[in-house]
Amino acid sequence: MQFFTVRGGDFDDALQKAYDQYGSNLRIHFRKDIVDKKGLFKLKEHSYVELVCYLAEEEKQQLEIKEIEEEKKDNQQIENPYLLKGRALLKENDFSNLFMSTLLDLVEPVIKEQKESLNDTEFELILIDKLVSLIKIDYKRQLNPDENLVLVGSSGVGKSSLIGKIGTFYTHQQDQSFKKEVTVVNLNGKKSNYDFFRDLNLRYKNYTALSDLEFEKKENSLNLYESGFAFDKEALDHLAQKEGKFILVVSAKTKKRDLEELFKTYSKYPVTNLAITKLDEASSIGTALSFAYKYDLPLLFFSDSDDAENASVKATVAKMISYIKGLKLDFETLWANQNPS
Ligand SMILES: Nc1nc2c(ncn2[C@@H]2O[C@H](COP(=O)(O)OP(=O)(O)OP(=O)(O)O)[C@@H](O)[C@H]2O)c(=O)[nH]1
Ligand SMILES: [Mg+2]
Repeated sequence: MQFFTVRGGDFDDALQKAYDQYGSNLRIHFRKDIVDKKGLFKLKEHSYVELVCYLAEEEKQQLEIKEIEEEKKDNQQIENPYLLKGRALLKENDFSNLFMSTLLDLVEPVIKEQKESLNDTEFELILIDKLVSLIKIDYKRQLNPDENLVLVGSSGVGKSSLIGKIGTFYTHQQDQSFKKEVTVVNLNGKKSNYDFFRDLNLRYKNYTALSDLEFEKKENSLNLYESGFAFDKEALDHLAQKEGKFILVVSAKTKKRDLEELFKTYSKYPVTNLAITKLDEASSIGTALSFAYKYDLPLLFFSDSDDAENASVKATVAKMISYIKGLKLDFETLWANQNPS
């Protein structure tokens, strides 16, 4: 592993420089606080921070290289008409070049294996089967969420609405073993959503000091923390230490570049999952799904309405596919028929 050193006036400065230079695969190996004495009698103190860093998971970088190469190849002809069709459909849904090529590489041998000629329905089934195999959904965490879930994301992306839905969902579980006692904690300080959460009958508090993050330990408690860009670093560091799980909340409308920036901002925290909001307003779901694939973030929650009550919130395969445009098959009905209630 290759290490390199970045120097800054303070920790944040050094970190920013390191990220600017080396991107989001950067990991910190070691931090050194240095005080230099300067001047004639060495009276002037000059302090700075040195970070010894390395780049994590080189395969991710290779993925990025592959992405660029695929972009170049993009205009080349693909022989098989079904592969062409698949590429067009994925493009229409704004999937990234990396995701498209990975998926079509999986689809190609299956298509070629078919002795009889394929029809459109069979092709769609193969395509969706492989697509679903690339996107992870975190059923385990949906069923048993960790005690502290920290929802981070850009301003206005729908964090408060989503927390309302998650809180309502776990508070109203019929089965006692899944029912949770939910507390919502606002880390943003200035903004209070007291009325919104009170109307949903959810306990709510504003973070003012680290002591606000301490809760009586209970088997069934679920604490949902809301943080925006004006986040309180001290609170987030504390929650990371307490094994809080960070859920990145993105809107399906967010552009690829903004998603990358967001990931960079939060990659120093233990981000475990992705939540996608505003599915109902977005023109496609491909950008968000490609992002989930690239950074290996299993999907946890979906939001597709601004109504916090009676809304579904768990990410599911059926819902994911229902937002893919251009499919002839009605996968939602297909799924419903396979799971008679
Ligand atoms: N159509 C639609 N609207 C949504 C969805 N989620 C949130 N909204 C709307 O988006 C707006 C912003 O939502 P908030 O939940 O306040 O977003 P936030 O991330 O908490 O915003 P800040 O607290 O300002 O950072 C509100 O008008 C919501 O009603 C969704 O899934 N679909
Ligand atoms: Mg909010």
